[in-house]
Amino acid sequence: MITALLVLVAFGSSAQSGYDLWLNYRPMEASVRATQFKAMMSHVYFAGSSPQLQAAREELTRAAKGMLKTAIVNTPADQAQLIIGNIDQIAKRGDILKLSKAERPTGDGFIIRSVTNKGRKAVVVTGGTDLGVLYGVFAFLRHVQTNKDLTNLQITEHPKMMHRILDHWDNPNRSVERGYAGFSIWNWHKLPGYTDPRYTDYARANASVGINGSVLNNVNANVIMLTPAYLAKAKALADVFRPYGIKVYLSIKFSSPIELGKLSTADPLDPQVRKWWKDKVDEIYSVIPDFGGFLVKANSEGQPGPQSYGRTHADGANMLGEALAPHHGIVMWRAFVYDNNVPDDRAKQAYSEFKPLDGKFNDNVIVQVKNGAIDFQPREPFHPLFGAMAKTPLMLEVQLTQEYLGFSTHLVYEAPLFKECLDADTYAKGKGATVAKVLEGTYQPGKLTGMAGVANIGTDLNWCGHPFAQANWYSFGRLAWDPGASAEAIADDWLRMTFTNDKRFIDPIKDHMMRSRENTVNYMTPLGLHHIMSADGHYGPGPWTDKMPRADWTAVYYHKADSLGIGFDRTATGSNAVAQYFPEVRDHFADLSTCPDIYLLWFHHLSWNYKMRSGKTLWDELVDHYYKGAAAVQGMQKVWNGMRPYVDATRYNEVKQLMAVQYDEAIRWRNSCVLYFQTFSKKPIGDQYSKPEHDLQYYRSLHYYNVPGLGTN
Ligand code: GCW
Repeated sequence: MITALLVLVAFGSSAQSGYDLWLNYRPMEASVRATQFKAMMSHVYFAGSSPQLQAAREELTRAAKGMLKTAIVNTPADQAQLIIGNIDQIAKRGDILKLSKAERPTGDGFIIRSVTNKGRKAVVVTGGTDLGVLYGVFAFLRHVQTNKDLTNLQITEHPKMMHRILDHWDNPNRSVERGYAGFSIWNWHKLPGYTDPRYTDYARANASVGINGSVLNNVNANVIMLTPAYLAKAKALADVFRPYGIKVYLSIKFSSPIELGKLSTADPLDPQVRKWWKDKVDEIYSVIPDFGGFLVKANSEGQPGPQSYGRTHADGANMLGEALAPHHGIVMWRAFVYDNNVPDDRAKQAYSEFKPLDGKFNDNVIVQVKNGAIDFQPREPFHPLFGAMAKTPLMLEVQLTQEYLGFSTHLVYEAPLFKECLDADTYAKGKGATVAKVLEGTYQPGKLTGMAGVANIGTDLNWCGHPFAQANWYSFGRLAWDPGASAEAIADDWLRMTFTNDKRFIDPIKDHMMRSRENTVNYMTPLGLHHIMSADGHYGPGPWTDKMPRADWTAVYYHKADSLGIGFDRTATGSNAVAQYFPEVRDHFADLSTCPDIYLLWFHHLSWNYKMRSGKTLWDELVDHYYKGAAAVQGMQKVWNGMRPYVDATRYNEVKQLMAVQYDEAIRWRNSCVLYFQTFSKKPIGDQYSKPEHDLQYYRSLHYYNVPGLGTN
């Protein structure tokens, strides 16, 4: 009985489902910190009562209940030990917090400061706006949750990007394209009449990491979203999100004027079409006054767009931009385009189409570029467009949902993948012009900035399908706020907030999280291989895929394995895609003596006998990576098996079972790829490796029926 009670206290009750995410306010153990925190929560002063401050109060109340088993107690300002308000409100309180003009928080930035208030120790949480205050309160709670010192707080933060947005690929029928965590959390049928409390928890989680926008629907958009009935539903969500600073955006279908407006064309230069969009936008703002704007996938994968009328992406984006500008809305125009004429190399198409349009977009248009030039592969070099658009603001799009990373069955911490892109040097302004600097608007001051993550959220009780997939949502928010943050520090915070502060858990598990993405690359697409997944649903290996409606949807198009060698020659002797980078980067990748192993087969077609840096032949190195990747999953399983004392039974078992699935999958990837490529190399798998259990025929015959994520609208 006593043990049962202790376990309950240690892990909290609802914590076991994972529903609470990282806002998992577990009881604090008795300590100096707990006493300090309790004193603060028992003497709170709120300098205002706006919806954002109200949200902050509710969060503190929730935290006090969870961590201290008490309520917060409001106190007059002069007795307060926790003082919360925006900078103007705090400034009015005289000498509580003295800041020079330069020190004052601006916009949604915040300050958390230890001060002396009428002789008593106190902490002030203040922001440039009320939303900044809410962000500050979440940061303060994170500080408490992660066992940081509370005595001398001196924290100042400002978001480095303006738009930190989750893109939901959710359809009106509640299917989610590439969603692996159940159905869409938007219950369109019950909206607007019923607003699920889950929407508030979604908003809390987002605000806690600084996410300030939500694109509600799939970029493969259904026009129904722009009808009055659905705008009323979107408004209901916007109303729930508003106190948390989250704006609502919609993906639109470019042909809406035809399908909804019954016009004969959607030509962006047609006056009637322009008027239709203007009226539609005015209508949206009459329903949702702080609507964020549109996300557009045009002339890509069958979606209509301006090119259908002989117009450019800029013509299309600017038409929408003009309609949105009077309301301060923005257009996020995607650069993920490949359509019409199949080019010599799909990797080149976005650059080829957008580079000539640099400088031609209106001020409220931002071009949204995927991290790599193909499609969210386990590893891609950074997209050449990041160094190419000197006069056009760009936002980065990353995929949180694990379309190419084993869905929600594989433990893959994606922050190192995001960082690889953010830290990459474009050389656009000489050395040090990293993608992060480009995104932060360093070279185009005053223009739009942002980062988007394709959401991995669904109706699963734990939101993301895999307890560790929550870390991808979390780290996306943290990196959109500050691309300079370290993936490791973020993992540390997330683990502490989500599970426990116990070092015996944090250290080994953080270590495995940090290596998880590389391991997955090793068992899926090592040495720069890409796009060799199964064609039906993208789950599992499919390097043999050779017949598809388009050549650039097959795997053989990308790996180009033959009896002589393997890899896609993107140097001057091949597609020359490498020339889309700045000369320093181009030469680095094009020259075999400098091209990093991780991108080797992305840029080069090499013989099976090619001598690698390790001294091994390319074939042996490839085999080694596949074996190493699968073995690493086994290593992770062993470590997890020892974690039972630190994790509640539910999440412990869930992760354990999913790791077993991941291991089987890793073996399937390894064996399929090694056996398939062996048919070309005709070389042996070294004696040090266990031989594949089955022959290639067997692996080719495996099919997964009804894989999730194929939602259509
Ligand atoms: O990765 C691919 C996906 C498509 C997706 C597309 C895109 C929404 O397989 O499902 O469509 O990218 O980003 O538009």
